[in-house]
Amino acid sequence: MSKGILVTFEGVEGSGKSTHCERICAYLEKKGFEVVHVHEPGGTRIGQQVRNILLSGENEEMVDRTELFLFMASRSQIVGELIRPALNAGKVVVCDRYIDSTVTYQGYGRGIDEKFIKVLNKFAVGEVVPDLTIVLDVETPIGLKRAKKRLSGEKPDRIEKLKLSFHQRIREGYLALARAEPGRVRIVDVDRDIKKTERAVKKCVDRFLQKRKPMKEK
Ligand code: Z5A
Repeated sequence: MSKGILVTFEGVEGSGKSTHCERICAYLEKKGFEVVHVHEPGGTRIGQQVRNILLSGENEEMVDRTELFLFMASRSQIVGELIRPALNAGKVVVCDRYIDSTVTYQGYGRGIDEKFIKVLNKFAVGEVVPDLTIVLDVETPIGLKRAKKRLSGEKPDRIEKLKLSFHQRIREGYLALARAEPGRVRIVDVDRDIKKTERAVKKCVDRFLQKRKPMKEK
C-alpha cells in the first residue's frame, strides 16, 4: 500500500495545467511535503523518446491504435521508474496529465472504446490511481488561443493541429468523468485571473488534505 498521495491535473490544451501544477507544488512544499512534479507523456528518458514520436508533426500517418499504445508505454515507464517509488517513499506526486487524458483524447476524441482504454490503463498503472484529480475547465477556444499564444512562432504539434470539434469532445469527456467520479475528479473553473484560479486549486487541495488522515511530512 502506498503511503504517498497522487494528485493529477487534467484539462484541454492551454487550460493552465503546467502553470497551476507548478504553483501547487510550491504551495505543498511550503506546507512541508516532499513533492515530485512529473508530466505525461514523457517525464523519463524513455518516455521522452516516446513523447517525441507521439507529438512530432512528421508522424502524420500514425494510426489511432499506435497512438494509444505509445501513450500507455510512456505511462507504464513513468509509473515504474518515478511515480510508484515516490509514493512508496511517502511523497506527494503531482502529475500533469495521466490516465484520464487517454480516456478523453483517445476515447472521446478518437472514438476508441472507453472500457478497453480503462483495461489498458489498469495494466499500465496497476494500483497507482490518482487520489485527487483536478480538471481545469476552460472553454475550448479560449484554451487553444492561450496555447497558441504561448507557442509564439513554434509549429503546433500533431495533436494540437486537430480540429476544434476534436478538442471540444475532450472537454465534454472531462465533464462526463467528473459527473461519473465526483469523489475523485474535481472541476475548477479557469478564470481569466490566474490568481483566482490558483486560490480555487489550493482550496480544492486543502479540502482533500483535511479529509485525509495525516501523512509523512519532511
Ligand atoms: N495526450 C493524449 O492524447 N493522451 C494521453 O494519454 C496523454 C496526452 C497523456 C501533450 O501535450 C498532448 O498529448 C496533449 C494531450 C495529448 N495534446 N493536446 N492537445 P503537451 O504536454 O505538450 O501539452 P498539454 O498537456 O496539452 O498542455 P499545454 O498546452 O502545455 O497547456 P497547459 O499546461 O494546460 O497550460 P499552461 O502552459 O499552463 O498555460 C497556457 C497559457 O495560459 C500560459 O501562457 C499561461 O500563463 C496562461 N494561463 C494559465 N492560467 C491562466 C488563467 N487562469 N488565466 C489566464 N491565462 C492563464
